[in-house]
Amino acid sequence: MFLENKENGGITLEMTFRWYGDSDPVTLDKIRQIPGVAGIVSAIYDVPVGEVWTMERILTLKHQVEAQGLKCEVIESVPVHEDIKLGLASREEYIANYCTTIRNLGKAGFTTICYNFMPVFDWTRSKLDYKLADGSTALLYSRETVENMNPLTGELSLPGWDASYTKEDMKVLLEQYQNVNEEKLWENLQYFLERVIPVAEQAGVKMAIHPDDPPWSIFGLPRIIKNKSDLERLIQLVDSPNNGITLCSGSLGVNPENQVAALIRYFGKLGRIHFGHCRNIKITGKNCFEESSHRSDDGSLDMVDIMQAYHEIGFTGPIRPDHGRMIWGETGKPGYGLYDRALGAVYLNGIWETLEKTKGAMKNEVTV
Ligand code: DNO
Repeated sequence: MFLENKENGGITLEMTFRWYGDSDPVTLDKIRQIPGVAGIVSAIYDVPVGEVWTMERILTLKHQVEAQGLKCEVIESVPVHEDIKLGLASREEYIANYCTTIRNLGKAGFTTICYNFMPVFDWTRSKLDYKLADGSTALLYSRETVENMNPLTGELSLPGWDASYTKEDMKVLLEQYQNVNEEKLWENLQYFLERVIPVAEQAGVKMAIHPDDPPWSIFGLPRIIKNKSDLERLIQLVDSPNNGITLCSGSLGVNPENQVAALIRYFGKLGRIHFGHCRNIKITGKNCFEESSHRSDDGSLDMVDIMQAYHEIGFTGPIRPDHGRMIWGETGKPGYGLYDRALGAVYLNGIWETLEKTKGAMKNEVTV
C-alpha cells in the first residue's frame, strides 16, 4: 500500500483525496493533477443504506479510479443502518449485509473502511457559506443557532447527512432514539463490532471509526466518540488491530481539551489509527467554530505538530486533506470543492517533505 523510501529510510506519505463519484464536479482528471495526491477515497453512493455492495459495483469503482493512475483502497464510508445503532431486531440482516460488503471490499483489494456511529446526523454545521474576511466562504458551527434548530420543522441545513429523510421519517427516528442513551449506544456499537471485526480480520480490511462531528451531543441525541477516553473504550470493545480510528483533526480539535497531536501519538503508537483526516478549524467561542484554510496561522490547530506526530509514529496509512473553503469563485459541494482542498494537500505534503529532509539533515549532522 505504501512504499518505504529506502534511500533515506524515510516514509512516503500516502496522500489521498475524497471523490464523490460521477456526480462530483471535482473530476478524477482534475484530482490527478494535484501534486502528490496518490489515491482516492470514495464510496458507492446509490446503494441504499443497509444493502450489500456487490462485487460488480465495487470493481467498477476501483477500475474507474485506477484507470486515472490513482489508487483506490479506502472507502469512506460504508454507512451503518440506523437499526443497528438503535439495536432493533432487524439489525441482524443489516449486519449480515455489512459483513458481505466487507468481504467483497477485501476481495477487491480495499484495505480500509471509514464509518461512523453517529445517530441520525453525520457532520453538522449551522451555515454552509459563511463569508470570511477574504471573501471566501466556509462552513460554520454556531452553538446558539444549532440549539434553536428543530429537525422536525425542517429548519436544518446539514450537508453531510442523508437528505432523503422526510419530516415524518425524522420524527419516527428521533422518537426511537428516546430509548437509546449513551450506554445503550455503546452496547449497540459493541454488538456491531463483535460481528464485523472478525470478518474484517479475515478479509484483510481495517475498520476506522470517524469521531463525532462536532464532538458533543446535538438535538438531544447520544454521541459517544468525542475524546480520548471514548476512543480508548472503542478500541477495547473488540481488541483487534482491525478495530481502529479515522483520526479527524477538525472533528476532535474543536474541543480544546482534545489535544490532537497527543491523540495521534497515543493511538498511533498502539497501531490503531488507520486513516487521517487533516484539516484546521478556528474556535470562535464555546462550542462555536468556523472552518479555516489548512494553514496553522489561519486556525486554532498547529498543523505542523499534527503532521510531526504522524511522522513520529511512522504513519503508513492514508491521509487526506479535509474540508476546504470555497475560493476563487468555485461553487459545488460545501466543504468539498477542488481548490482549497488541493492547497491543503500540497501544504500537508510540504510539511511532510520538510520533516523527512530535516530528519535526514539531523542524521548527517550526527555522522559528519
Ligand atoms: C465529513 C466527513 C464525514 C465522514 C463520515 C464517515 O466531511 O468526514 O461525513 O465521511 O462521518 O462515516
